Amino acid sequence: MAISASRRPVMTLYSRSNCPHSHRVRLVLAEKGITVDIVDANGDVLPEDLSELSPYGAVPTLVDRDLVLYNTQIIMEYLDERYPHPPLLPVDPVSRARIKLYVHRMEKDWYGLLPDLEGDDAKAAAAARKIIREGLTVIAPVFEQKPFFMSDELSLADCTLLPLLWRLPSFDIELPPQAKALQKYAERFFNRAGFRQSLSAAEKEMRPV
Ligand SMILES: N[C@@H](CCC(=O)N[C@@H](CS)C(=O)NCC(=O)O)C(=O)O
Repeated sequence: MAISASRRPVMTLYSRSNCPHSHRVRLVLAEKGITVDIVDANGDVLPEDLSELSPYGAVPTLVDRDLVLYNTQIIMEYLDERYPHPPLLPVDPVSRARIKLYVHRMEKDWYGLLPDLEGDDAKAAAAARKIIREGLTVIAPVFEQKPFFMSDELSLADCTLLPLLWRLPSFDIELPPQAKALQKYAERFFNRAGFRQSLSAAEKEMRPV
């Protein structure tokens, strides 16, 4: 569809429809109500384009005029600074650093295991499943205290955790009853307008209603 020059979104996001990292960025965009041009870089669509833009040829990659960003956490923080409302990081440096650290821990400890979950090594996949299930169970009680991830406000930590929680059934991970508070938080979040809007068609199919 043609978009008139004055209405053309300034930014382009190269995203993959089932990529959890792309989903994290799409969730930030949806929660902030930012309009971008989303290029679905699935399979053989535009690989040369993407490999010219990003040295890793990976998604998500965000293009904002002559700025090209290709790391999910950097993209999320950039969007939060460029579009400050609603803020997804606290102003106070200590709380801000804590949220960034939670994001980093989730990336390293859980997102880092996703290749094992999706790979051919059944043992590695089972070990990854166990680590993620147990890790989520350990943090579950914090969701009894606060409405969002260790916070009274929505933050980049929620936007990192939720795409992972959404995928649990497709990863064959079932949370135990002790993780009830986490499950309630997830269900509440899955019904938010921003979350619904962040989902690609492939992601909607991961949890058919
Ligand atoms: N560390 C990267 C991870 C992104 C990532 O793993 N993206 C995957 C898709 S979910 C990808 O594009 N992999 C390269 C490929 O499939 O060619 C980030 O934070 O952006």
